[in-house]
Amino acid sequence: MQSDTQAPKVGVIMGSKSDWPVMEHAVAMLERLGVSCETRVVSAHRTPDLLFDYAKGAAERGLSVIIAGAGGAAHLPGMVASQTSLPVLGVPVESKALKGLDSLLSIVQMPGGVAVGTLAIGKAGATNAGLLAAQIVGLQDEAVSAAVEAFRAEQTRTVLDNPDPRPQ
Ligand code: RP5
Repeated sequence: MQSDTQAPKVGVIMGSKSDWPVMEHAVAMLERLGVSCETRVVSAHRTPDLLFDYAKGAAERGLSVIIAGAGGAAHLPGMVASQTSLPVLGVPVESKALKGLDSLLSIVQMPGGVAVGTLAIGKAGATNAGLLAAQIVGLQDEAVSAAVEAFRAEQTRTVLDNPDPRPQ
């Protein structure tokens, strides 16, 4: 699925439809910052051939960054990174049994020489994966870079304008 009519710059993939409630936060951030993206389910274990095809063709199709979210035995980000030299950002999805600690450790402990940038477990990680992908795209795209700056400034202003922690 493509989010708008522009050629996608970021691929947001996940191991299962069940990961969407977390991974949608990466897509929301990319859309907020004006970064075109595509989304799809690609499973390391259930669709390994698709994983290889997706990762091998990603750069040629114009993607600049891949965000990969998975839970449990979360091999998707690492295996995608093994098949492309695009930057891969890994999002550990909260698992029911181990609350995402299994996902985090599966994604973060890559062997030296194949890199995955691992984010936090769950919503914060997905949100920051979107933000970080936009920052990478922004290195070559002034409009995206300006949108990132504006987002950060607005966030700061919101905190400074609301110094009282008690519910209003
Ligand atoms: C992983 O297994 C997926 O990324 C998901 O987080 C987890 C469970 O998948 P489902 O059984 O919900 O499809 O591959």
